[in-house]
Amino acid sequence: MSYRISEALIGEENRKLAAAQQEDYAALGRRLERGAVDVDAVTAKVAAFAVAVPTWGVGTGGTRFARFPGPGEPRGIFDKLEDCATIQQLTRATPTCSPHFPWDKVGDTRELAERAKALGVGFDAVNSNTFQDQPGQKLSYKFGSLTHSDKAVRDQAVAHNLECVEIGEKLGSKAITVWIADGSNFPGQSNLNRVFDWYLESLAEIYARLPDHWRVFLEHKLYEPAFYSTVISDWGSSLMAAQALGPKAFCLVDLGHHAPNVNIEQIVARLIRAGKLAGFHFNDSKYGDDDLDAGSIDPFRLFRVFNELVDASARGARGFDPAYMLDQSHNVTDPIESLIVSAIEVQRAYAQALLVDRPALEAAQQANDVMLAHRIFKAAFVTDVSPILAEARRCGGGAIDPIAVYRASNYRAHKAKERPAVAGSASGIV
Ligand code: LRH
Ligand code: MN
Repeated sequence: MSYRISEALIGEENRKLAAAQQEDYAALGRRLERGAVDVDAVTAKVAAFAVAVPTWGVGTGGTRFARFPGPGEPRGIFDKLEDCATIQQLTRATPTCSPHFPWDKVGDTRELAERAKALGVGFDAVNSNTFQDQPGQKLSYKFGSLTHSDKAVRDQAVAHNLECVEIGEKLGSKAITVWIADGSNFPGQSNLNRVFDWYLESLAEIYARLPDHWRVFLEHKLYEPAFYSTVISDWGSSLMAAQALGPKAFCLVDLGHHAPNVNIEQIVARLIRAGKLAGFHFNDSKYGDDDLDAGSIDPFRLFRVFNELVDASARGARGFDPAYMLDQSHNVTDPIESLIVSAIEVQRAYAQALLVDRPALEAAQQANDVMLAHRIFKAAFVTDVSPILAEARRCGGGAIDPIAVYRASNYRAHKAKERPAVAGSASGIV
């Protein structure tokens, strides 16, 4: 029987923190009340907020230079589901995971669906992979996939995406995220216009076979692994494609897929306006697609993004139904700890954005009272909403301090015993 953290341990650890939590929560409640904000109403919204865990993120990640796997690495999707369930058990913020195929492919998908159900984990968008060649694959993706000059390669890539949709249907997923590495390293290597035609042609074949109520998420990325041009390099290319494809196509924003200092919250505002925001791959970065923990480098940016999301929801923006997912690579931390903290930091940005006094902000903006507008905006960001986040976890049966419980459980040590290290296990991104 594989080790699971007991509810009793969570209860025991929560009891130690209950008095302090209650005091901090009541103090914050009194403070927010002065601003006519009902703390319980905010906590209820936070408790209903969910972000999906990337299955490829629960194993240790690496870079092209090296990967340093830790003890108890997940050996495959069944171990990954266990770890996803542990993150959900402690945070109550991650009821679903986002699988990646063929990394998570198994012989019997029904068995996978049943195991996930038993662990209380659902499936968000599935992810296809035509950025690597699999053993025994007929045609290589070295020079592209959905936009390869050879129609046979494009067909192979389309077929893989349709297979991912088929598996996703059996798992109860409702969307597929399509990120392709297609691009070039030399000026002149590819025709920048024709590759976009082939992209639309290939996506149209996938789009035509989407089940009812399914969506396709187009993920743009500025560069890497292509270093001169990337076919879907920015939100403009992604939006052009989504609008050309039809109402089931949307644009997914991975925070790390933009040049440094790009105003991502404005891109989010434009995609919402177009009714084409698919959702997010949350992470953080300083230079490139660093896939660092969400909120670890620039929590103010994450808050600014959530301000656009809360504003859109408040004004009832058309077709506003974003999917929230993490997409990170954990090279130097225990991936479970990083995912626990990252889920909470995403929730934190949401809770802070809920505290923005929107009528006062609008009045200050209208009056061009710049400093007042900025101070109203910033006041929400500098509010310590930790008691609200902890209360949402506590009320949901989770841990007031998830990291403390995770460490007290020795979960990792238990998994190290259960999961003998397998050389070259590609559990994380490498
Ligand atoms: C590409 C990406 C994409 C995933 C991959 C693991 O950089 O963000 O979302 O398929 O990471
Ligand atoms: Mn991504």
